[in-house]
Amino acid sequence: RPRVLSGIQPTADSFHFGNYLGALRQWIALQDEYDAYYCIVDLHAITMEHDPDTLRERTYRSAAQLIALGIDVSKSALFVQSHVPEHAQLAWVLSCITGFGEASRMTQFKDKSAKGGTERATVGLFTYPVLQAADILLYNADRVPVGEDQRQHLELTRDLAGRFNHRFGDTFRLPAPHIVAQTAKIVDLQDPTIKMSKSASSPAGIVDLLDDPKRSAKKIRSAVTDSGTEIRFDEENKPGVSNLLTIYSTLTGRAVADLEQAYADKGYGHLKVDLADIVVDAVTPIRERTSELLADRAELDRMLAAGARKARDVAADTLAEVYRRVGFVGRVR
Ligand code: AQP
Repeated sequence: RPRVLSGIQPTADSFHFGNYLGALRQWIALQDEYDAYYCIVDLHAITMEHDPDTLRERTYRSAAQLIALGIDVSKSALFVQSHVPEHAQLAWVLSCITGFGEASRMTQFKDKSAKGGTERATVGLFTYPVLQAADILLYNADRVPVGEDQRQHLELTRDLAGRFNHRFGDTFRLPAPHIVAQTAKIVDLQDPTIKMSKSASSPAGIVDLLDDPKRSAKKIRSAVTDSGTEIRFDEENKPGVSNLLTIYSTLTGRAVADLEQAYADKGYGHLKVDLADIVVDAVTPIRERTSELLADRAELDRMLAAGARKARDVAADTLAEVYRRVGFVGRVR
């Protein structure tokens, strides 16, 4: 069966609608057809300053949310990145075939280091995309479901895989990004010119899965809409309304054209009130299931341990092959 891999950082108390609609829904959809590996990337999470206890808590919260959203641990390997040491080991090898200039062109590093300047950014943040390439290549993933913001990192991963294969012989499969155009970039509810993001969005611009549903409903009702009155999907001239139509369509399965027709003689307010109800209905069960799962940490530990075992089986083989190909002498046991 073809393989799929993706990861998410445990860097917030809750995932937001950008993560959910842009990436996590695809994780769930793909797990039936693909041999799926999904990781909570805690190694990536320490590339920015963090608090250890908060990271631990958020790692559990991430696992609970993923399961609540529909990741089936009997089908997919759901694991914590640091439980599989091969990620860091392969990242080192890949960093030795990554150009410094090539890594310097990654826009996420530029964006994330912009505030404090590159002088203060960590080397870990700089090599983040190389570790991400290792995450993907360890499992020889065919598909990587992500949002649009990850496209450049996927390109780098393909370049590194191709370069390694060229130098050391065919080892890695070249992964393709799996980006669903409609939901590739969910935008901020208050500023539709930027993506919804935990670091750049204001509290009113971001909808969190685990937030009080009443608060989320209010945020949808006060979303910025565009001038004019017509409810029409037009990302350029009506980015706010278009974003709401995207969220509506994705949560209900109704086509955007169908929604345009249904709201043809109604106002923005009407659309927002209806969408607020839909959002409440969507998040309420996820929130309840997450808190049930969080009540039994030992069970979460067991599920994550099983995921890590499954992941290590594959990762250890890939790393052994890589070590052999680059010329390391095998350890005699
Ligand atoms: N607004 C978005 N629209 C569509 N997809 C999105 N993703 C994130 N924001 C949007 C996708 O979510 C997945 C998880 O990404 P991550 O672990 O890298 O999360 P993140 O980047 O830390 O989330 P943020 O909010 O985007 O964080 P900051 O503000 O720190 O950059 C990825 O597949 C991502 O594409």
